[in-house]
Amino acid sequence: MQDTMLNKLDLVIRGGTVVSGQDVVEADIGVADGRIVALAEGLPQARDEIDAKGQIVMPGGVDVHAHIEQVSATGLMTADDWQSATTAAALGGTTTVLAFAAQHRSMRLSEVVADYTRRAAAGAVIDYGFHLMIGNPDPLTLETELPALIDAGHRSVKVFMTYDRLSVSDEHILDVLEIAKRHGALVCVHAENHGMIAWMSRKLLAEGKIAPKYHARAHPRLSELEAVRRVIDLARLVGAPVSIFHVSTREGVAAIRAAVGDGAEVYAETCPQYLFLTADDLDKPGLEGAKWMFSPPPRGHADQAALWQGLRRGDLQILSSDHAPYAYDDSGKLKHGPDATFKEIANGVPGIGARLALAFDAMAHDGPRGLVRFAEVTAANPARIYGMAPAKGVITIGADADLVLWDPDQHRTLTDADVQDRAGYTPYAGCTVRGWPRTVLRRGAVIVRDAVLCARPGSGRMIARQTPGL
Ligand code: DUC
Ligand code: ZN
Ligand code: ZN
Repeated sequence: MQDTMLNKLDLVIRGGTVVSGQDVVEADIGVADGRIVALAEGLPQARDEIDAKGQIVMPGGVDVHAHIEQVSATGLMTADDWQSATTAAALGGTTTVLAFAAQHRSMRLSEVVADYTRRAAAGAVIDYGFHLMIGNPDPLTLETELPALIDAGHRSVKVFMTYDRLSVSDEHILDVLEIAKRHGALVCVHAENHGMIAWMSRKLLAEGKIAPKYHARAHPRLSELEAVRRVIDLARLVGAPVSIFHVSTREGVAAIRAAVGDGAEVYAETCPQYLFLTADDLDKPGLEGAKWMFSPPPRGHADQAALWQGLRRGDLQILSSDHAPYAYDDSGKLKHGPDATFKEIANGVPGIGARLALAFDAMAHDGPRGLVRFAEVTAANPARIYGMAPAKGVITIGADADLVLWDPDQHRTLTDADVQDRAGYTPYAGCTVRGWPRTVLRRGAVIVRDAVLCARPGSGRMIARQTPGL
């Protein structure tokens, strides 16, 4: 690095333990114009300095699965808007998010994207992008709007294999895979077998089994396995890569591992709710279990172990939040009143703020390998797989200075009272985590100082993504 450049540093983050790619090093980080320009010990004094001694400096979290200010197919709005969701994200150490631009039946995709773009631009405090969610795969969507939007930098597309008002046929999934392949986007899939879920639900309801705990029974583990295998085969027919969202079962992980071993190009994520919760969490008096209702549902301890192993072995590359916040009142979970069946209760849990602290507690206290793996699954891999590298997800020269200073010694017990999003509760209440993000920088600007937000709504930027670097 030339001396002239070193003399122009805007900021030095000094004396931290830096997790940079595969390395964990003691180094200072020099920042100029929002980018990392130096990574070495003993950098010269800059205009601004942040003391990182005793702290672990991680890349800003990249959360590639969040539902923000999104209207569901049944017309229910998530509890968060862009400002509240990204505030919770930032306070939890996440500096980049991919949410959904959700097209429902009869909607025009280009209008949906324009609408979500306008709202995100007004509220976001972190950088963001959209998965194009296809709920109306008509010729205009597929032949005109989708290619144009991918070419404009929206380089991922979401399809559902279940939900009455969202699922698309295998033929349409093949169309989407082919268009995505041609234009350079990645298709992400909610993979559950619709018929199995509908059939199980009908039987349970007929037997009067309506409580939230039956939601888990209504989504048999086989429904994930069947859909995962099917969509991988659809992708193989087209010769396109595919990304499987929120894997919940050990059979799902095994199917993905087997397909990759057989030459398929498959990427996969899991989420904290599958690593830290089980189906027993839904078994609460009255409708209380609704707070733990999401799809696919949480499973058992053997599944948790298989998911952790999948993350370690790289069968699953990504740990996302699937933040889908609905308040526990009549604006959200309780919209259909006290006698609602599990079929009538909105699916989803908040988690955009808790994702990293839960993962840090579980992964980052096992030495350098744990630190590197944490950075990979929460930042580097999602950024690369979704076309945001090299600017996002890693601490390296030239990358955006999206940085989180973690205090590894700060212990916190998660409580409903402390949640920053607008769900008003956390499914992890009572969990104590070791480690908390104290300072968060986005493109070199401090957006969280001593765990307090200091960013202006609308200061987050839309990321024009590249063709996914798979
Ligand atoms: N399941 C989804 O597929 N999306 C949002 C939340 C959920 O539970
Ligand atoms: Zn989903
Ligand atoms: Zn989701």
